[in-house]
Amino acid sequence: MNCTMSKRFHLNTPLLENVSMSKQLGTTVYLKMENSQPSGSFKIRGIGHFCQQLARQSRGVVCSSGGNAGMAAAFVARKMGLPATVVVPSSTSQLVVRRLQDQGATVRIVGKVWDDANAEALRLAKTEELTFVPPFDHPLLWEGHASLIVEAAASLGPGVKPGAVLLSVGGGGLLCGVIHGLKDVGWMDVPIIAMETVGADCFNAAIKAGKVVTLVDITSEATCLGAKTVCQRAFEYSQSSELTIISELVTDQEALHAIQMFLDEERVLVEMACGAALAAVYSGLIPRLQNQGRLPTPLGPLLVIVCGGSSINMEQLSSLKQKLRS
Ligand code: PLV
Repeated sequence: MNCTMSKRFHLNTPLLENVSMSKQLGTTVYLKMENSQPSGSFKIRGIGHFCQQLARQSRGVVCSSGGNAGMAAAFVARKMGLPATVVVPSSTSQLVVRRLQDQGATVRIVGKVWDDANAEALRLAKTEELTFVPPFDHPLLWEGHASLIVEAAASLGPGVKPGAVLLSVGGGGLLCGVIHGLKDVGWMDVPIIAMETVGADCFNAAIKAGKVVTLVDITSEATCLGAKTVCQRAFEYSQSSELTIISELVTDQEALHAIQMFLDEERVLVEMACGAALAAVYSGLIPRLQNQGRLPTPLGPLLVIVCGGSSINMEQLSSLKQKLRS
C-alpha cells in the first residue's frame, strides 16, 4: 500500500514565559523556542513541508543558504534518504560548514553573500537534475512555518491573544509564514515587529524605497539575515492595509548584546540573526514604539519568535565580541 501520510520533521516547541523580559516591558513576554528544533531553527518547519511535497521522488536536493536553511534541508534529506548539497557563501562560518557536513550534506562555498550561492544552487539544480530548495521564497515554506503560530495559539489557550509578534527578517520567509499563521488563527490584527540589523536590511530598504530593492552589499555580522533582496510577497504584505508591520533596525552591537543577555537569562545561545529580534526587547525599542504611538499602551502579551540558528558557539561568540568591540 502506498502511504500518502506526510511525515513531519519538526517538533512542537515550548512556549516559555520570560519573567525578566516581562518585568522590563510591563507585559507578559512569551518565547517560542524554535532554537530547540532539530537542525537548530524554525527553518525545518517550512523546508520539511516543502520536501514532503516536492522532493519525495527526487534524485537529491540542493539548497542555497546562509546556513540554517541548509541545516534543515540536510536534516530532512537525510531522514528521507536523499543526498543533499548545500551551497553557502564565504561569509558562512567554518562552524556551520562543519555542522552541515555532520548532517551528511555536501557543502560548496560559492561567492561572498547568499545571492551568489543561490545562483550556483539554481545552476546545479538544473545541470544535475536536483530539487532546488529555496531558503525563504516559496508558498510551501510559508505554509510550513505557519504551524509555529498555530502551536503558539494552542499553548496560549483560548482567549489569550498576543499584543504583538516579534521576529527577525532575512529574505522574508519567516515573516510570510507568521502572517499565514496569524490568518489561520484569526489574529490578522496583531502587529508584527520585523527586525533586521543595519547592513542586512533589505526589507527595511524596500519599505523606504516603496518597492523591492537590492542592497549593494551585506555588511552585518548577522549573515543569516543577509539576503540582498527581500521576497516580493513580504514586501506586498508590508503594503497591505489589513496588516500592521513595523520594520525596525538594530546595530550588530545591539544584536550581540542581546545574545549575551539571553544566554545569561535563558541559558540558551542563539546566533546574531536571532539576536536582532531579541535586541528589540533589550535595547528599549518596544517602549519607544509605544511612546511614538506605533504600538498600543498597555501592550498585550508579546510573542517573541526565538528563531535560533547554528552559527554560534563559545568561540564564535568570543570572536564576535572582539570584532564588534568599539
Ligand atoms: N536564514 C536563511 C537565509 O539566509 C538561511 O539560509 O538560513 N533567523 C535565522 C536563524 C535564520 O537563519 C534566518 C534565515 C532568519 C531568521 C530569517 O528568515 P527569512 O530569511 O525567512 O526571513 C540568507
